[in-house]
Amino acid sequence: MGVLNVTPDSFSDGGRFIAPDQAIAQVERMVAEGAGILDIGAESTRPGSRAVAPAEQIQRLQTILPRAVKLGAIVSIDTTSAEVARFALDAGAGIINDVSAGRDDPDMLPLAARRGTPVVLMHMLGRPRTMQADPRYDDVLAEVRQFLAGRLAAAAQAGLPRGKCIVDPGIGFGKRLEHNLALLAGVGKLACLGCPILVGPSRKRFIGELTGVQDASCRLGGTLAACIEAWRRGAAILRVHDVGPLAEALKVASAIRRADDERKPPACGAAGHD
Ligand code: HH2
Repeated sequence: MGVLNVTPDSFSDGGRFIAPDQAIAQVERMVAEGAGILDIGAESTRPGSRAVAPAEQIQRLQTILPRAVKLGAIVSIDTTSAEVARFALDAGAGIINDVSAGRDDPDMLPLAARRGTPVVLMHMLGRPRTMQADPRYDDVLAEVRQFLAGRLAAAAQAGLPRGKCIVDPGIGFGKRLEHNLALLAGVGKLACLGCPILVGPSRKRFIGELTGVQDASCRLGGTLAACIEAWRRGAAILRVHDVGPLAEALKVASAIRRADDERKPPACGAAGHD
């Protein structure tokens, strides 16, 4: 999943893709590099950010989103507003990525249910403006899993079956370094929820804390490590700004996994001489 932020203030690429020509060039590049999904957002959710009115989000998306749909990749709309999601679905988007997991707008889950649209349900502690103030958990993995189970129940209540839901532990959304690491290490433990798992560690602050790289746009090495480790543990969708390098990393990691599968001896008894 390649990220396109049509925003002036996103944490790692704010302002770079506000001009339609630059946005479409980036979308074309991500598709050419192997993105199966394009996640397009018009509101930053970085720590400290404030909400952007739906009309303004729609205005930012108006030119670029229909053009992205025409390129053939699945377009995901990154918004917590049902009004914005409705605009995007009417323009051909195929996934709703709601970082509030349907809590911000009571119309979001019913909208997805009516349209039969898959929804990403993400965990966030608090709100973007304050979420990094002092996040605390007793057991972050168990609490995130419980939250996501609750949102899956809310989705089901709205008429959206589990088969239409994707879950996301929300890397960086109300989490300290140790919380992000525990969630990435334990991502496989979310598999019991019965949905594909999405993770979005791309360029985030915890990578800077580990590597000392201050400039968020230069955190590619750490991003690749986080993505591959999550993929090895069962993450199915990796949300990144740098599609080409991740596609290359995944090709190598998949080849190693295949070689490992071929190398393994048959299971006990399968060879017929126990
Ligand atoms: N992270 C960001 C935005 N949307 N959606 C999901 N499902 N998971 C994530 O981890 C996630 C997300 C933040 O990244 P970005 O869009 O680059 O930054 P900003 O919110 O500043 O635009």
